[in-house]
Amino acid sequence: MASSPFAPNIDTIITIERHILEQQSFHPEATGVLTSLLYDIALAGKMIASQMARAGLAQILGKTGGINIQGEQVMKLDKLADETMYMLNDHTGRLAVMASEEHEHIIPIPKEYHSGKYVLMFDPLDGSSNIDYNVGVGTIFAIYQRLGVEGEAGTIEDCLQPGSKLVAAGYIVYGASTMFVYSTGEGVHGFTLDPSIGEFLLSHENIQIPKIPTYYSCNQGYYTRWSEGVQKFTRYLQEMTNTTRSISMRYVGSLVVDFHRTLLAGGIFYYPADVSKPEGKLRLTYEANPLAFIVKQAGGYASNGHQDILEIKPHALHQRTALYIGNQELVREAEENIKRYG
Ligand code: AHM
Ligand code: MG
Repeated sequence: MASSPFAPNIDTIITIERHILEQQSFHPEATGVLTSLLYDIALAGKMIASQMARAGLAQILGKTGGINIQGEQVMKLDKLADETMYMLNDHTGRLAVMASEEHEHIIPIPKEYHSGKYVLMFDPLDGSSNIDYNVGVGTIFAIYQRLGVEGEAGTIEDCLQPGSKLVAAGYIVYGASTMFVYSTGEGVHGFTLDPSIGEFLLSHENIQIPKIPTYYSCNQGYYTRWSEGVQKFTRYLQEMTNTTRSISMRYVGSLVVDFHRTLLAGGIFYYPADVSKPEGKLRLTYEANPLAFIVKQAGGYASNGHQDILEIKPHALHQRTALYIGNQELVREAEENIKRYG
């Protein structure tokens, strides 16, 4: 980051718009459509963040899903986040199709608008079971190039591409502050929302997952339901905690927040398959793939316990998967235990 000649001690302030534009310059063939799409998502993030900040008040003004004192319908925040993402992206001519964790089927672009060249998939409000308790939640997004010809309606096949075909992915965390983290395949970059000016400013440039792990993250309450390999791997982490104290456990129960901490602090997040969820719980397309893309760009790795998440060809929109994500060494260790002990 260059210093400013006007204030030598202050690093240049880089807004998200400027950063995305600078990233575009790495791709001379780029037309600017992806740049605008990312900017639209950042705007959606700001709008959702502002609703999140009022969430407690919404409870006072009227129960979610009910009528507030102005006689208006109060929308549930996950529905509101979903509609915000849709409304900012349906008419721009940049997308061929969308898909959201909140909808059973693909979301077509209305016929009156141009069908563009990208595909947007999102989990509008991940961790929404935490909302009532003022715990961090987030929006996760994944962007693919469409398979068919521009101008024609996008199809489900456009949405069932493996993560290795992603052109961009990211997430927005609504926590103590709001952060936007994204990658277009040129590193991972994080921005913090300055609420006083309403702009995302570059705060975490070129994030790399630390080589030394700090935390492991899983819902250990399910321990007895896990396979022997997963139990053994967990005991290995517990032992590390109790002997060297070099690692400790944290679990929020919002994937996006647990992942964000793992990315910045180093370690592993895992949500295994178990007897009651043989496919795992998390969604391959809306959750695992975009985060796998990000972690790979940050020098980490994501697996379903047997193979690279990014190599899996989805067969259904809402397909579930086991997920092990974080430091390469730890994820490989998990794979190794699963291979050896099941
Ligand atoms: P959801 O799609 O019902 O919101 O579930 C996804 C969430 C993730 O954010 C989180 O990692 C996980 O479910 C927590 O599950 P659990 O309560 O079983 O630990
Ligand atoms: Mg989710």
